[in-house]
Formats: sequence, C-alpha cells, structure tokens
Amino acid sequence: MTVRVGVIGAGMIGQDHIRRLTEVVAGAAVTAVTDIDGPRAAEAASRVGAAVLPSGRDLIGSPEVDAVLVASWGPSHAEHVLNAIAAGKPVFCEKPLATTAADCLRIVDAERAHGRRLVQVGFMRRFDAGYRRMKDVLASGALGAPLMVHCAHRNATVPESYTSVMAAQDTAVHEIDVLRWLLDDEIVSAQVITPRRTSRRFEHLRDPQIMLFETANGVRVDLEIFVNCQYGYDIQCEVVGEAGLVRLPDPAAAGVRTAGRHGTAVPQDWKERFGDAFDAEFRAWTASVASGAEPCGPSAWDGYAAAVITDAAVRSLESGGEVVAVGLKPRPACYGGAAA
Ligand code: ISE
Repeated sequence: MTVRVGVIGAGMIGQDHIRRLTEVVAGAAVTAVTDIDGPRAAEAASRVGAAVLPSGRDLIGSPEVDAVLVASWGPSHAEHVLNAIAAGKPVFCEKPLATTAADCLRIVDAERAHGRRLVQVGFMRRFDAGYRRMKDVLASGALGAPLMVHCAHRNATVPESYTSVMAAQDTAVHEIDVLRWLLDDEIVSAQVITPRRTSRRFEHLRDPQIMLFETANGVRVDLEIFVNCQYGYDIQCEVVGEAGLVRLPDPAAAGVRTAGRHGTAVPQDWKERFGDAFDAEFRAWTASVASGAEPCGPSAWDGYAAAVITDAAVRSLESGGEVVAVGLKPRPACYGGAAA
C-alpha cells in the first residue's frame, strides 16, 4: 500500500520532507500540498505531481489524503493537528506540537478521546543512529545508573529574527526531548544562566546560554546553547554513569591531511547533520501508517512535556537565572504513565 500524504506548509522543512517522502521513503507519495503562500504551494506540488489545496482543512478532508504532515508556521500547528485528529487521520507534526502548553494539552485530550494514538511529533534525534547506540548502552546497564549529562548544541549562526527565548523553544528543545527518551526519566527543574555574550552577532541576543536541568531520578544535565559559534553545527552529548560514560559519536567524516594539518569537516547545518535521522523517522512513520499501527515516535505527550519544560527554561532566563520547577500533569497510561 502507498501512504498518500498531504503536506501543510511548503517552506524549507516542508519542501525537504516532500522530497524525502517522494525520493527516499518507499511506500509514500505526496498527493496534496497547501501553504498560506499559494504560489509556493503550487511550485512544491508541481515538482511531485500533487494537488494544491486552498487550506489545511481542505487537505485534511481530502479523500486523496491518508495521513497528514504539518510543517507550517508553529502557531498554526495546533489547529491542523486537532483537525486531523477529528478526521481520524494519522498526523506527523514538526516541532513544536503547539506553541503553548495549553494547546498541547488540548491535543493530548483530543487524542485520548479518540481512543488511540494518531500523532507523532518531529523530534528526529530519537532516530539518529548515534543517539540510538547511546540508548542501547545505557539500557544494557553496563554503565550503572546515569549520574550526569554534558551537552552542547552549537549552530554556526542564526538569522536576526532569532530571539533569546528561542534558545530554549527552538534549539534546546531537541536535547530536552532526546534526554527524556535517552534517560527514560523526567525533567523536573530548569535553570538558565548567561555567560558573557558573543560580540560576533546581534546586540539583542543572549548568546551563549547555559541550561541546567534536573531529572526526577536526580540526574544533573548541563547544556551549552551557542547559536553563533561561527565554525559549524556541532552537537555533543556525554552521559556519565556509575561505571563509565557513553558519548554521542560525531558523524563519520573522511580524515584529510594537507598543508601540514590533519582534520575532518564539521557539518554546517542540521539538515546535513540529521539528514539520516529525518529519513529514518519518516520511514518509521510511513510504516506505522501503512500497517495501521500506532506511531512509534515521539507522542503528543512528549510534545506537551517539551512545551512545559521549555516554558520553565524561558521563565528562568527572564528571571535572571532562577531555578524553575517543571509542573507537568500526571502522565496518562496511554502515554506510558500511571495516571488513568
Ligand atoms: C532549528 O529550528 C532546529 O531545529 C535546529 O535543529 C537547531 O539546531 C536550531 O538551533 C533551531 O533554530
């Protein structure tokens, strides 16, 4: 069976996913595209022979669409995801699931009322081969209990439209999700402190930032966010346990010796660094839709948890570095929790 996917949002990431679903993932085809920018939707659709539809609502209701991919502007996500749930169609939503925790909860409630999981959130790092190897090592017990995690998330540069709160909402949110999954633990507090700011970018921006998280099991996480590091896209993660540590491998790159130096290239952006993870994520999602199974990737609950934790980090930044408790609701059983 070919899964017919309707894509809402034909910006940079939407176009990349349209290419991926068309050229990389077996068993998927993009049959409809919509975007608030009509000509942009038409151009993206024409490349893959898809229909252009006037709105997200039309696309979700189309009989030519089995499953929905939401890659539009963040504030529009909640409406599209809720409409897809109401139509009973599987929906893959790029991060964020919604821009407020309250909207994320509305989605969780709608999905629970529907009775089975339909939503997968686009936290692609869970599909990265390196993080998966780390998870296997941690699950084997060879390191004993995890105690500390040291992370860095560096972008070469960001555009002027990037604001200081986006360090949590847009950038650290990837670590927040992947660490909850990697440690199988919940983040209970967040604190953001700000070192001297780099002079290499915009005056308005607090960059870098150091984020400190604590988990329910007492693991302490330090995360450096530095989105104008100049040299490339660099993701580091090291989990220290009682009997050893496990480190995220750098992506394989050829070693080059020339002009008296030996080195390897550093990826320049997230598309390059996590391209394989995006492919794996969409293969898994397509397979789950094709088989009628619930999605295996990050859930609406994970989208909600990420929103609450990033809100706590933003509050800490805005308060000048207070430790802010994370106030998550009890996790319902259908998302692996104990609550009814
Ligand atoms: C961007 O939205 C991403 O998702 C990237 O992975 C992250 O590195 C970047 O900082 C964000 O702005």
